[in-house]
Amino acid sequence: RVTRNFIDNLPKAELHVHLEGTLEPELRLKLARKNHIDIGTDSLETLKATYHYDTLASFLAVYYSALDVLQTESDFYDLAFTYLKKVHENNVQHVEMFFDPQAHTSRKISFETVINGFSKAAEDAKKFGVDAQLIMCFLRDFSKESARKSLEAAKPYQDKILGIGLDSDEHNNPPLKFATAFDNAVSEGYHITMHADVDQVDSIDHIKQALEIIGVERLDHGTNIVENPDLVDFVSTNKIGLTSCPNSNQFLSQDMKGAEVKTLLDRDVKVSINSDDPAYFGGYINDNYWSITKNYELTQEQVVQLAKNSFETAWISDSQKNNYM
Ligand code: ES4
Ligand code: ZN
Repeated sequence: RVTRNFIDNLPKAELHVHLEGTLEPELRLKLARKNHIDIGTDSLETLKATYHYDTLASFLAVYYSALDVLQTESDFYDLAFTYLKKVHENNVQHVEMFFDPQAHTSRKISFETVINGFSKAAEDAKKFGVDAQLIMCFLRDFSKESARKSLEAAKPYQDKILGIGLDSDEHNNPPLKFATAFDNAVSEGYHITMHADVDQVDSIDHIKQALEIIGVERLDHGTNIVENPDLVDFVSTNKIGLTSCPNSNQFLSQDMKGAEVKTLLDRDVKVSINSDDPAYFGGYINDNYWSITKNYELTQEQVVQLAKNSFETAWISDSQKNNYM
């Protein structure tokens, strides 16, 4: 039987976490007070009671409105550094963190403020041995022109950004909408990944576009490829990483996709376990490993394979992988 202690002590990488999704109500309230932002209440209990969501759209509404309190470089630093301390506590050696610059530039916070705060926190995490990298996401419910501008804004900071991702509301926003932006990102030397959220309308179509046309190196979520044996073969053969997030899937789809993860492990797919938006879905990475292990009775071998997959599909050199594994 796998214990919580075994999970806590297992070295791992986290590849699917949104920095904006690590904003706990406590820090939100503290920043609201500091920046004199009206968030409707000055009580932590009352604030926590406003966190209602059971679909992607209802979740995203709360997630974006919470960001109003992030104003200065030090706010972005505090958000990321608070999360990175959790990363260390969770025995995560390497983390690739999503951030959503358009969620900030659209409310008149400069790209520079965001990237400087986040990248300084990543730099400071080296002090406790955590290797932290950034993945910039395009918001798929924004225009492709807005994505182009965001990639342009990133140019002076390219050394601080490892890859490009795609997140936010997937409905009617297929991968192909961003084909040019992702082609340009690859030409500029970025790694690429995309969300393929579970239980979306047109999900399999979107996954095919992402894998076969855009050529992503990983898929975020994407575990419903189990429906399609050809896609499972493709992902397994091409060693595409799938970043599954059990607590998030449980919250938004009422199903943590444990059966899918087990099937994918059996088929040699490089699936990993991640936290997505830990401040919103009830837990950091070890809580997610524990949820799926407990509810789906994973063996120690399966848990170790999940952690191994996280390093194998991380965007790090082979020698770095050998150091961790
Ligand atoms: C997200 Cl769970 C999820 N799905 C899509 N976009 C997101 N951004 C933050 N969390
Ligand atoms: Zn996500």
